[in-house]
Amino acid sequence: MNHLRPLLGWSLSLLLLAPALDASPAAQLLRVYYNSKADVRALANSGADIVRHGDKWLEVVVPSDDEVSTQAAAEIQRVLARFDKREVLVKDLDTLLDPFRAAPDLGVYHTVKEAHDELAEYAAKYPEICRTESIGKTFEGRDIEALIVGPQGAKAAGKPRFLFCGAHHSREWISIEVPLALAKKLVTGYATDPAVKALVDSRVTWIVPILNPDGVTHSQTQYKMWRKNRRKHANNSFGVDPNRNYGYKWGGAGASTWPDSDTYRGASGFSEAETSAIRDLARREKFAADISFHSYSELVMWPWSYSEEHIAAPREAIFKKYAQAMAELNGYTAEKSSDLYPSSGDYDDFMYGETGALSFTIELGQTFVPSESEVPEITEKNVAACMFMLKNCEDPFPRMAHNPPAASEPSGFPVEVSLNRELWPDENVSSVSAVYTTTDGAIQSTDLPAVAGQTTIFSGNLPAAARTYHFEYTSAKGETVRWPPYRDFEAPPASGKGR
Ligand code: 0X9
Ligand code: ZN
Repeated sequence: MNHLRPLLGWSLSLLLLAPALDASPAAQLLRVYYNSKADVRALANSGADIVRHGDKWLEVVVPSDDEVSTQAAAEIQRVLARFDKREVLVKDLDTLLDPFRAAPDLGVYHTVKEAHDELAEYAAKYPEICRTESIGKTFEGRDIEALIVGPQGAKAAGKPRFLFCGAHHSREWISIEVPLALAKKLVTGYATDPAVKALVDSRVTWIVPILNPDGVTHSQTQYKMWRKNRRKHANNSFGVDPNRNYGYKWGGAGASTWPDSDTYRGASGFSEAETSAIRDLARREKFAADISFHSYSELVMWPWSYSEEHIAAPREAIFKKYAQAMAELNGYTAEKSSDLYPSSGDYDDFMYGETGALSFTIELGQTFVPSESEVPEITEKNVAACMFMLKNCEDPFPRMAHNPPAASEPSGFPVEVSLNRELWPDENVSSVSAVYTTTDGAIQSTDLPAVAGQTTIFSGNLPAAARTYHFEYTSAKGETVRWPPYRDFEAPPASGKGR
């Protein structure tokens, strides 16, 4: 499997058995070998940042002296001592980024300004299919920029919505490149590629390449392996981990209470501009499906992250099916987020847990910032995963099933729907109505009674004048549920001579 591949990228001369576990002057990358999941959980809970795992080993970032307090460092060191075998893979992680910083404007990697300029250029050049919007302002006052691709204005209503975002974590520069490459594919492919055009015309795609522009700016200009945002704490340390700050099951395992820890959860759920921007956007837009990109590990992950518990089986089967389909496209491994260790306050737990979206985290590549020559391949195969999601995940947890009839008679045509109780066990539906439009534009509805002896199958007849139709019911919460969520079925053609 990919994540078991040897670390060809690292210099082998740095592979030494760790001597004394003194706090390090520079941020280091260690590989430690574990015997029990309890040790892994303890390490995650110590505030250390676990970045990759194999069968019996994992890679962990040990922060530098000037990044963490003695207390936070001591806690990580205390837990590290539980692992008998430790190797230093990279003695000074900051130096990994030096070649990129040496290139003008970070070479193929986008600076924050370049990325945001690119979005603005697309909006200026292709105003019929995209626009930019700031979804929030950061601690240091930067805009969190989004590109919204799809029909604009009133034409966007009723279209399925998707979200792709990068750079929760500052040093994970490659996670910016995939959303940007997706933006480019959608806006430049519109005129030439009918498959792209069909997706752009029928969906609204939100692209947020840099969720954490303060942190990315710091990582790109201050020569630091910085992970978090740049909130300034009272004790003069900095940063909240945006991927521990979401307010769904916030404050549990795998997130630190120390402000200077790399995985600090923040003062409260959604205390940060980055996470509250996503919260407000997701509550408003109600995304069908979404991906948050990180690096590294070559993984496609689904919830839950906060706990080793599973999502209800029929729904987990859907997560797994799509994770595996995307993993086939990018060659990564599909797994549940908490397979290695739980971490709370994560993006996808909120996106699925609160808003019901089909939400994934993808860990790109085999190092935080892959070499320039690897970037095109990484972006291409992960854009393919995004395109797959756009194409296939508009209604990932369907509430009903319906086979449109083949033909209509002068007396109309029969329709039948069955409720998906497996995916929606809590929706106690006693009646369903069919809502249809007629040739003269009128909207009418008719009640579909339950089929005799059935509680989940409803059927009835629609008049020949019906042109398009969908189904509706009132949920247990009193909300009107429409299915399919974004479109109507076409009425069947008249049998015999035609209309
Ligand atoms: O720890 C994170 O936030 C993500 N990994 S990273 O190395 N990019 O920081 C992983 C998020 C998914 N959650 C778990 N695997 N628990
Ligand atoms: Zn990350």
